[in-house]
Amino acid sequence: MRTQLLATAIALVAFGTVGASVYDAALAADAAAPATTASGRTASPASAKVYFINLQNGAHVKSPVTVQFGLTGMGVAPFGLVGPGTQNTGHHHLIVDAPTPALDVPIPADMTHVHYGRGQTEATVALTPGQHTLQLVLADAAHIPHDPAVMSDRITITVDP
Ligand SMILES: [Cu+2]
Repeated sequence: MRTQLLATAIALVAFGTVGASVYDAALAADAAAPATTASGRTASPASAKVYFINLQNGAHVKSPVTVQFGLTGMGVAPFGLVGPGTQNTGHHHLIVDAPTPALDVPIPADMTHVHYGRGQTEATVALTPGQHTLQLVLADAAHIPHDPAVMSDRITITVDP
């Protein structure tokens, strides 16, 4: 990116006003607000991935369970934050013992859909002994999953007594 900007800056010197408009466009794109797709949802890069750092499907754990939220290709931002500089950001949601939520509306907020709206990347949750399913879903400033949705596999863990 730095190289591209440098090349654009050189073009600015070489081509005068034409170069200047290209340079301004490059800066404007960098500071753009999040884009939306045809679905109306906030766009996410195709490479973005969310995953459990410290838990695998089939894991046996003790309660309370520390859950570390992994994210690549995007950044974490508190909920409600919009505008320039917030493109490709979102906040984590932990879905506990519930199916993947609807992707075109805000994720509900209840005991099985926990929002980490302050931008947390880790949580400690109390779970009863037995099997539980966990899934991470990233969502935008308004709690609506991105397009394409950025979410982990739904894993099953066993909490040992
Ligand atoms: Cu949320």
